[in-house]
Amino acid sequence: MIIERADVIVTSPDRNFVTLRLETSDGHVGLGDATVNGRELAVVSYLRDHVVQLLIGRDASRIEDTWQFLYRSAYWRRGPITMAAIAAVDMALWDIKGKAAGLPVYQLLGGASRTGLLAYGHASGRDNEELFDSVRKHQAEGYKAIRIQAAVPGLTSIYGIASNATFEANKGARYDHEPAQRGAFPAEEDWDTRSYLRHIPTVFEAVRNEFGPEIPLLHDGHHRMTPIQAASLGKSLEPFDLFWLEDLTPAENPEALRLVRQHTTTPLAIGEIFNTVWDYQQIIREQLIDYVRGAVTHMGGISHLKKTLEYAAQYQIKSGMHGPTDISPVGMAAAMHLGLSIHNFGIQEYMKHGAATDSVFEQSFTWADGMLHPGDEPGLGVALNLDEAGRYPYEQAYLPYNRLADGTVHDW
Ligand code: KDG
Ligand code: MG
Repeated sequence: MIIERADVIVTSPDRNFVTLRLETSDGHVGLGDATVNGRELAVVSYLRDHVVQLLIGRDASRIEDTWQFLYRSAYWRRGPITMAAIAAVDMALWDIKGKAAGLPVYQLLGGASRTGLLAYGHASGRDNEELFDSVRKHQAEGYKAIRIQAAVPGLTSIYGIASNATFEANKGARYDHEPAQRGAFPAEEDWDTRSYLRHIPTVFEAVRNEFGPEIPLLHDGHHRMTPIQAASLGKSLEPFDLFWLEDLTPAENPEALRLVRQHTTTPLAIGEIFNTVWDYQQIIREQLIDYVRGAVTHMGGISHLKKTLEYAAQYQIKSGMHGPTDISPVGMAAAMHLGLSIHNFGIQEYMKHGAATDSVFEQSFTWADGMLHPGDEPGLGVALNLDEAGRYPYEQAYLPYNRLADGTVHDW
């Protein structure tokens, strides 16, 4: 099972995706997701210019050895670009191993630990009425757990709100397709943490009053708070029994979470921008979080995220893998196989891709009654339609950024 061909495919059906496609001497094809939202071409270059030639002639069955070789031989370790490139190779090799064995990847990882994966979707709105409609729409689509994001009075455009000004400027495009807005410069949004901290508890109170105590509710703070502000938010939301609060403080300062933890019992999730187990080492060891947000695509692939989650399991910390639309269907499938097999699965983020994306990536996972299942096709269960992919060339795109009222650039 020798790797004979390696191609990096960039396609932009609803948004940009970077996919590594490996082909072996015995005709197996393996796919890996290497998409880093807004910096896609950096990974393309990493793979095309520095990795592809190292893969040709290698034994595709040696997944761990290939991971260690790519990680250690580069000397320049970690970082989002390196780890997404390694992740793509790792995913593609697991895909090939599954196809060669005639088994879905989750069977190779130890088999199913549950019947399906509880998934959450994203509800949002400019006011409570619009937010409630969005929650109801998600419930009608089967979601049993829902993330709540709300506009803040006085602010015009906040990332994560489907109906904000940016959305209108995009003539109704789903916000999740265009947070990486196509164009030559990032869109500017505004922010005021004090208004936000005053407003969000009123939103959760209204949602609990409308939808009752049972439904698991989540919220993403998107790195915008200081430790003491984060502690205050966690405390003020305690009466509304959140499933988790995500990314309250900037992820690069793990010690901030000590202070947050001292003040609130609201469960904490962090790490969608983390790349390795070392980013998590302290916060897992000190039990500063409850959920690991890392995605297979950004955490060095199935092999490395599995190790990270096994470490987390020793501390009763669970998975909450990142699953926005900028994780391609290949990355989502990898997350589902891993999530089904590990013992400490918590919840899976799941935002549906658009029809164009689904036409490029033919998928065999199932979505029923609020639960995902990767399906039983050999490998990851995703096929890349090269003709369809070719119809959607790369388009430059940027995530937005934030400024405070006085013009200061802020975390977003
Ligand atoms: O690429 C960035 C987005 O995927 C991210 O901002 C979405 O925060 C996000 C989430 O929790 O899905
Ligand atoms: Mg997030």
